[in-house]
Amino acid sequence: MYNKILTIQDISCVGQCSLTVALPILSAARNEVVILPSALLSTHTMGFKNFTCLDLTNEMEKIINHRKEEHIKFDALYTGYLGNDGQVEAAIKTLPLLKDNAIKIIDPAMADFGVLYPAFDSDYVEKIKKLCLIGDVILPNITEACFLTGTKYQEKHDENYIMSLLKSLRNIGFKKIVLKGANITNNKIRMYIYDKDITYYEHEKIEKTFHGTGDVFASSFVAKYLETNDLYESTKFAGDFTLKAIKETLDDPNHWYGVKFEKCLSLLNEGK
Ligand code: PXL
Repeated sequence: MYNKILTIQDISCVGQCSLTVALPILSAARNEVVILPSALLSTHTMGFKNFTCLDLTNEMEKIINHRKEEHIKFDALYTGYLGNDGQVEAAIKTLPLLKDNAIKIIDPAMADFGVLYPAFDSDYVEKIKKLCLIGDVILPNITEACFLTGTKYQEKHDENYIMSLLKSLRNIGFKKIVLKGANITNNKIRMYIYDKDITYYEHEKIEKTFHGTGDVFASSFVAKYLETNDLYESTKFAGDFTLKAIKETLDDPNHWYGVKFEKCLSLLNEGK
């Protein structure tokens, strides 16, 4: 399988997130990766002080129009962190660049631990909801699922809470859903998968949190999903890939800003 993927996210030059994660992971899985950068930041925004940010919303429009003129077409769309309403609108404008059967995977990267990231507000939630409705697969964490459905966030939750969250997402019209970060059992983290039915994959939980793991998960998920078209297999692969990247980082206290996913890249081209 060799897919031409359009991915839309920012370039955080330092911090192992967004495009600096998506590009190597999807390329290692033997895909052609075409980027549409939404912003250029000196670092990511979580923990670095005085980072710089150049908003590329206007440039995005020009890039999209040029690709239209050149008739460049994509097998898949994968969107991650987008910095404002205009960038989400621009992402929606890329739809004419997709082939008819293109797969659209949307990570509504906007919130965690019960709160929106600092850049976002309720208008942004409505915009990203519109983008998610266009997606074939969405990859929210629990907090993002709460914002998308208007559900109260519960740090401690049981399976009933997760089931009702999944059903609310489906009622809104989202198609295939991978809900990340459920804490139902001790020492395990679960990813719920809503395809035709609801299943889950779980693995060991690491108590320390790391930045950029959502992007590592999403990128490795996209790599596997484009190859297998199987939601469970792709979730399992991405969960294990992300866990391995975290484990590769745990013994290095100076590496607080991301995970060492580079050490796991060989997993993406096994058998290729
Ligand atoms: O990993 C998500 C992400 C991507 N890009 C930027 C971010 C974040 C998370 O906060 O700040 C700029």
